[in-house]
Amino acid sequence: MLEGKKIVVVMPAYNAEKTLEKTYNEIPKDVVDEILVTDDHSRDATVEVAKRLGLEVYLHEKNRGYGGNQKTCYRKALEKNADIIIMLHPDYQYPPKLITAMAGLICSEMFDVVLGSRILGGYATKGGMPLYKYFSNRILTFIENFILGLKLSEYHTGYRAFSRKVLLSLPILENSDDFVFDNQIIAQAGFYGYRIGEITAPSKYAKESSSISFKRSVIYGIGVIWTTIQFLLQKLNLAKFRIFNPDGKKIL
Ligand SMILES: Nc1nc2c(ncn2[C@@H]2O[C@H](COP(=O)(O)OP(=O)(O)O)[C@@H](O)[C@H]2O)c(=O)[nH]1
Ligand SMILES: [Mg+2]
Repeated sequence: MLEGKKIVVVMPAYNAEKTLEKTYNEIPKDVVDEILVTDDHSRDATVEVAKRLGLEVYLHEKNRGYGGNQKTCYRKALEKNADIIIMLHPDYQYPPKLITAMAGLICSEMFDVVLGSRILGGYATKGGMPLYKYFSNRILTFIENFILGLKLSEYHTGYRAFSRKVLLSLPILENSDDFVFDNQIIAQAGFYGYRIGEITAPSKYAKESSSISFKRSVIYGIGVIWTTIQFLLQKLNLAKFRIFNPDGKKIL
């Protein structure tokens, strides 16, 4: 609990047996009320490790993808009456110790979404982010800031906190089950005028914390451009897309 608000951490897991425990150990248990793991049909011992740690685990019978995994995460967290939901990757890439600070920004009621930025403060390349990812991140961020009218340091971090209201109101189930989900949800939050804050989150790029191939990154990049074009067309009333439809499918 933080200021009377229930804090739930969700960990979308896929083959995270080597890093789940280290990540879990650093979660500030004094403020976090519940920790949920959703396993996207991992081929390793992720589920066994999560159960040994006493965590609540939800299983996908088949692999749905990273976006599909987040949909399960958010549904479970909302069903548990979470007021603030924080997504933390179980690959030990992002610092769990910042959960309290991120939840605090939402608690202040000045922000609806808080992103843990790897770019702010220049920690991305120090943490080992591959240069091609760094430069594509900067270019895509520049384009998105221009079109979406936000001023974010990046849109591609996997470390995020949401208020209950945001996750209930956005048509999240219209989003992709793949990685571009991450970009669609920020575009939706921007589209509906939710306030997005950022915090510096130094990240690590160890072998176990990054598995996305060059090809998957290119597919993600194309998805980001398409999301941005959809945003623009919808804003200009030139077309309508399901991800921005206020009557689109919601989590609950
Ligand atoms: N559900 C699901 N998650 C995946 C898959 N591949 C990677 N992930 C998860 O997506 C997140 C981001 O992937 P990662 O390889 O760490 O990307 P990077 O850190 O940005 O280089 C991690 O939490 C992974 O566990 C997949 O095929 N399915
Ligand atoms: Mg990672």
